[in-house]
Amino acid sequence: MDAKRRSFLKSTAMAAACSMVTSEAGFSLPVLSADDGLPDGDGLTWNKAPCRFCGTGCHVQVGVEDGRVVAIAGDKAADVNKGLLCVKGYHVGGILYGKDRLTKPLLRKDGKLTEIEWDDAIDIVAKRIMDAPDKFAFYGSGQWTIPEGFAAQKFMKGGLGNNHIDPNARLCMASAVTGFLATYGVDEPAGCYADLDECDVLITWGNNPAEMHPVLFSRVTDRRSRGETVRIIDIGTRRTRTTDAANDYLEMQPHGDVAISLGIMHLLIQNENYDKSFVENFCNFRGAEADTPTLQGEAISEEDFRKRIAKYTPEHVEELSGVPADKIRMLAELFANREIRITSLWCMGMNQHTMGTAINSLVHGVHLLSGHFGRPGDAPTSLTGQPSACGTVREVGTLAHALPGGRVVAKPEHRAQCEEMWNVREGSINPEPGYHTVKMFEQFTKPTSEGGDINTLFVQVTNPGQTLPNLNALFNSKDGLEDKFLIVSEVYPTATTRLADLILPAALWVEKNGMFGNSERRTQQWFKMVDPPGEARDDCWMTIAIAHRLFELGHEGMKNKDGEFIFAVKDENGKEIPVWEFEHYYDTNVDKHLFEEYRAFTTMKHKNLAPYDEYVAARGLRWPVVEQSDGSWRETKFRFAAFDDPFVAEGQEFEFYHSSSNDGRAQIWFHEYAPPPEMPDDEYPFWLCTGRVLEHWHTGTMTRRVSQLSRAMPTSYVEMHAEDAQAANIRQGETVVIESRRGVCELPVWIDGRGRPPRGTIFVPFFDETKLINNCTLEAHDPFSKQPDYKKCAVRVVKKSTAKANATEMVHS
Ligand SMILES: Nc1nc2c(c(=O)[nH]1)N[C@H]1C(S)=C(S)[C@@H](COP(=O)(O)OP(=O)(O)OC[C@H]3O[C@@H](n4cnc5c(=O)[nH]c(N)nc54)[C@H](O)[C@@H]3O)O[C@H]1N2
Ligand SMILES: Nc1nc2c(c(=O)[nH]1)N[C@H]1C(S)=C(S)[C@@H](COP(=O)(O)OP(=O)(O)OC[C@H]3O[C@@H](n4cnc5c(=O)[nH]c(N)nc54)[C@H](O)[C@@H]3O)O[C@H]1N2
Ligand code: SF4
Ligand SMILES: [Mo]
Repeated sequence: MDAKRRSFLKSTAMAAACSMVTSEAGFSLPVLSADDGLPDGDGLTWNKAPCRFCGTGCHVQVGVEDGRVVAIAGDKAADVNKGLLCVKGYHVGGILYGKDRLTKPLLRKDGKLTEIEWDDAIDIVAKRIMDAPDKFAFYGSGQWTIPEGFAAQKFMKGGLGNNHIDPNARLCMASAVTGFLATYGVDEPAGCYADLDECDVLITWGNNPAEMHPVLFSRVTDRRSRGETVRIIDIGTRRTRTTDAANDYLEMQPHGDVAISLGIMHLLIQNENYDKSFVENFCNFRGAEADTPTLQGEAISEEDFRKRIAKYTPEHVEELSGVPADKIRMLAELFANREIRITSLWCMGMNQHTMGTAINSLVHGVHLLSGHFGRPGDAPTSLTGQPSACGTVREVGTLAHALPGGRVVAKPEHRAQCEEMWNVREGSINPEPGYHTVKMFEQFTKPTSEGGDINTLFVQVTNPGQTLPNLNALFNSKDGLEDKFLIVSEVYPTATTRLADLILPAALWVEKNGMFGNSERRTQQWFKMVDPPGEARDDCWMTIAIAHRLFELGHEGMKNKDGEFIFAVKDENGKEIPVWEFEHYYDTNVDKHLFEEYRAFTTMKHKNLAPYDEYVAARGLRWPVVEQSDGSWRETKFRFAAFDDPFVAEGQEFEFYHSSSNDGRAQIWFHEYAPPPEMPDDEYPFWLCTGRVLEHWHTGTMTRRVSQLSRAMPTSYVEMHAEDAQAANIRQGETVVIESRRGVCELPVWIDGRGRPPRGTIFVPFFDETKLINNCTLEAHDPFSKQPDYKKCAVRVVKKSTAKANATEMVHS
């Protein structure tokens, strides 16, 4: 099996199983393979860590010698990847050693970045906050470690009483969260990766796991090489590497997913072959209120549901989605068959969607209505993108409206609970939700005189200068605003540090302790293995140091009810350890202190976590993790189903114990189809879809500094259909200008490339900071999740010579 698996991996453009660390700095050790067993030489030590990159959450073994990471191997003891890695994982060690790591705090003085001391940097930040605490905002990340996110959350909401904290996961998982809340009353998937070993049919709803969750996808394709049958149905707006492995490819129009899911449910109802007993016992029907729709919606009868869905006939769905009516019938027949097991996977196609909450709820609904739920292999599973969007953002609740433990700032009883747990003064937590990401940047880049009421913004572990939609409006407009102050904690110079007023050099991955939580509710832990370069320091330390400076300056919020510092850490004798001084930060394990504090919140919504030390011993554990009578800790694979979930009441087969209707039931939603926010027209005739490639991580700041990865995929491009190119007289490799109503981006054309869009659609990956496609994308967002739609807007493709002529004409007219 290993040989077959490997050959699949090669065929999907993955590296051979080598683990030599090379980077720009260019040094190497003998090539090791996970299968060889790990050599323990003089001075070479191995330790486990989750991979730095995607939400799959593979474990690697990190080989360290002379204080440097010198080798990486897949971790055979890890359940997620069983020793396997994708090409990014094999090269993850290289990301530490790019030549231009940031090593010293830098302050912009008279337009120039000047080195300053850490004490001064922390003082500058603290004083800006002290001057205008309400005008400060914190923009964080699904790549924050769990303790980093928890510290930021406590600092802002428990300490400053300021809810303007939001993460990049708003651009990523927000619609998945609202979809889960609307359906089950609680976030995160019921199933887990084991479903992929059991399903008979796998449906990918506009995601491309062959490149974005490669090790996970190989878990399915592997089964074929063992002689098992698994049918892969790929629904998407373009052909991808995933399509190459699929039995069926259903090409849809953008937003076609909404029509398709309604079409499946329509047929199940019309043919009376939905799972009546499952629906009768465990589900309700739900619809949006006519006047002001809410996330909760209103109860509707089955009769009403039938009436509303009646118009979504296969033929009507074909009109809306472009997918032939007989394919809709094929999908409905599969769902009507209870003998088989069906797993759905999705990611950004359904989340970056102005109907993101709706389409997430609808696909859950397809599974609930058909009863394809709650058996191994039968699951609607939303995949996470970032390594800790679940662990840090969704579980810790680092969103503008949320508190840890699934609490929300708007509810007085939730605030009171958190104030008590944090031992801070009553009324410390602000009841008003803060700004979501798009709003936060609008308020930051708008002049103060025009009501732009955020004047200091602290960015950690994210690169908004490249990844926000409509960059000209939401980021570049900061340039020249004298009273706006941008603080960026980073490891490399980026599109964001370009406009930073203060840059703080950060420790990266195994240069610090950390914990991540992956897509399948698995919490993972690692220890610091090497020192960061120069004066780079932990993000968590930065937050604590800023908080302590505010404490010294007399900010009342930085004291708890007993007058102590809110992040006070004490030794066994009760003596405070000055963890705000970096020399003392590793006198203790701050991560462990923060995690144990956080853990107390996790029982509130049945997301129970085990003690820190259990994670030290394991390759991650899936919550809820519950202590057994013998003192051991048991993880949960399948939620809400009695056979595995310890919280389902005795005698029940299924129980949705956080049901929004308070009756233990899940909601099957009806939503009316609506078209995308911007559609091609005569002026801008193409759909633009944006996304990713296998070799690079997001903005490429890390992966483009690893020579193997940057050589494999050196530059961004625009995928175009051959006939569209021909019609416009555009040649393979020619540079064209993509123009939208918001901005332009120049790119070389790739015809019949790795991804193949249909006529009228182009696709651009966003990893290349020299070719910013987010100049063109649009910030239209879902009304509930506030997540923007990067997957569709209208553009035109112009030959460079014509574009120049147009520009000159505009200047002269
Ligand atoms: N190699 C690599 N892997 C990664 C990442 C990375 O940067 N590099 N990033 C990680 C992160 S944070 C994320 S969020 C994931 C993203 O993982 P994916 O969502 O799998 O990937 P994207 O390239 O963002 O999505 C592109 C797809 O969106 C689909 N699409 C377009 N319009 C629609 C629509 O209206 N409906 C539906 N349903 N689909 C549509 C198209 O079919 C297109 O192929 O990848 C994670 N994994
Ligand atoms: N056009 C388009 N844009 C998109 C998307 C899309 O599909 N299309 N997808 C959106 C999605 S789903 C996502 S998740 C976002 C991702 O957007 P970002 O989070 O902005 O992208 P990253 O490149 O992951 O940024 C992480 C940054 O943190 C730095 N870094 C790494 N480790 C550390 C650390 O330990 N500490 C600190 N302080 N810094 C560190 C890296 O160098 C990097 O610059 O992009 C969004 N933007
Ligand atoms: S699949 Fe994701 S977690 Fe696994 S090695 Fe690749 S990038 Fe890392
Ligand atoms: Mo993401």
